[in-house]
Amino acid sequence: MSVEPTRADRFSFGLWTVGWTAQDPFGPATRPALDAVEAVHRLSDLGAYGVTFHDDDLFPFGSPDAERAGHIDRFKAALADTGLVVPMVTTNLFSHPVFKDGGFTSNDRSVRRFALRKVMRNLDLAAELGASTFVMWGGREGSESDAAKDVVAALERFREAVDTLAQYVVDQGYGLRFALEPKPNEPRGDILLPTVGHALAFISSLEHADMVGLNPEVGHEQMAGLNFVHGIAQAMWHQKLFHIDLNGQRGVKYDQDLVFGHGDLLNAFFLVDLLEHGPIGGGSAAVSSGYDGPRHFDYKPLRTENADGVWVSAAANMRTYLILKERAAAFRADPEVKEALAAARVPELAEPTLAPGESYADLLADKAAFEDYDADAAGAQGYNVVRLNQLAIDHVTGAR
Ligand SMILES: [Mn+2]
Repeated sequence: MSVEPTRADRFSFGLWTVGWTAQDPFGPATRPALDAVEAVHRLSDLGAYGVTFHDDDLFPFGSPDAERAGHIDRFKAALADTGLVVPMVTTNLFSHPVFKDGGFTSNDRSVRRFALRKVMRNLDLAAELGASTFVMWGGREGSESDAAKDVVAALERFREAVDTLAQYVVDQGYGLRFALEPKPNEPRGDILLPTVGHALAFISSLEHADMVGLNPEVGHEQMAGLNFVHGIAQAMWHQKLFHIDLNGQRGVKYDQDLVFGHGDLLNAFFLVDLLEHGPIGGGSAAVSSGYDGPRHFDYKPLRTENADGVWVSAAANMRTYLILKERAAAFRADPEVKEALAAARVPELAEPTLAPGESYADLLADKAAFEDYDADAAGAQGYNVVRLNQLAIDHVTGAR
C-alpha cells in the first residue's frame, strides 16, 4: 500500500490552514507568520496538487493596487515554479470590523454593497488564476439576538447577493461555480444556512440554482451533531457536492478543525469509502459513483505545534486520507464483506419498490403485499448490521 501523496490524489490546502499562527480568544500567536510563497513550495514538496485562499490571505485588507498586484505576482511565480494549481478561491467577509454584522446580510446597506464589490473583485482574480469553484462561507451572516436580525429579510438579501454574483459570472464568461459552506455557529451565535440541508433548500430558491452547490465541512456538520456521511450522500444525490472541506471534529463543541480523521475516525472511513467508491449499496441511477473534485483540507495545525509541526500536520491529513482509501478498497473487495452486505439486505434498497410499469392500482391488487403479508414474520427477522459494522472496524484497524 502506498500512502505517499501524489498530484493524482488531488489534495489541496487553504493558505489559511498551514498559515494559521494559532492566536485564539485566550492567547496570542504561538507561531510566526508564514509567507504564501513558502507555503506553496512546502505543500508542493509534500505532494499536494493545489492551494486555495481568501483574498486577505494573499494581500492585506485594503492594500493599494500596486501592492496587491505585487503579492499576486509573487504567488503566481510560486505556482509556476511548482506546478501547483488554484482549484478554489474564496472571499474574506468576516475578519475586518466592517463585517461584524455580516457581509451580504449586514443590517447596514452600505456594508452589503461593499461586500458585493469585494467579492466581484475577487471573482476576477479567481477566474484569472483558473479556479473552477468559488466558495462562500458566511461566517458573520447571523446574529446573537433574535431581536436584532430579521432572518426572513436576511435570507432575501443573501439570495439577492448570490443571484447578483452569479449573473456577474455569467456575463463575464467566467468558468466558475459557487459552493456554499454551511456552519451552525462560531463566530456568530447562530449562522444563516447552518447545515447542508438548510443550504440545499436555499439553493432551490436561486435564479441560477444550477451554478450553486455546496462545500460541506466535516467539523461543521458534526458541530451540529449531524452525520457527515449522510449529509454528503444527500448533497451527492442532489448533484450539489461541488467541493469538500476535510478535517476532524470530536463531537458537539467549538470548531476544532483537527487533522482529517483525528476526530470521528469511523465516520471518516465511511466518508472516504463514499467519496472513492460511491454509495455502498449501488445508489441510484442519479448517483452510482463517487466524487471527482479536489480533496481539500480545511484544518488548523494545533496551537501546541511549532513550524516543523505545521508540516507534520499537513502531511498527516494526506496520509490519513490515503490510509483510509486503502482500507476502504480492502473493505469493498473482501468476499466476507460482500456476503455480510447481502445478509444485511443493503443492495436490495437500490431496487425500486414498485416493479417496472407497476402502478399503485397493481399494488392495491397485490394481496401478497398486504392482505396476505406476514408482518409479524418480517418484523421478527434480523438485519445483521453489527456483523457488517464489525467487519468495517476490523478493516479500519488493520485486523483484517
Ligand atoms: Mn472549521
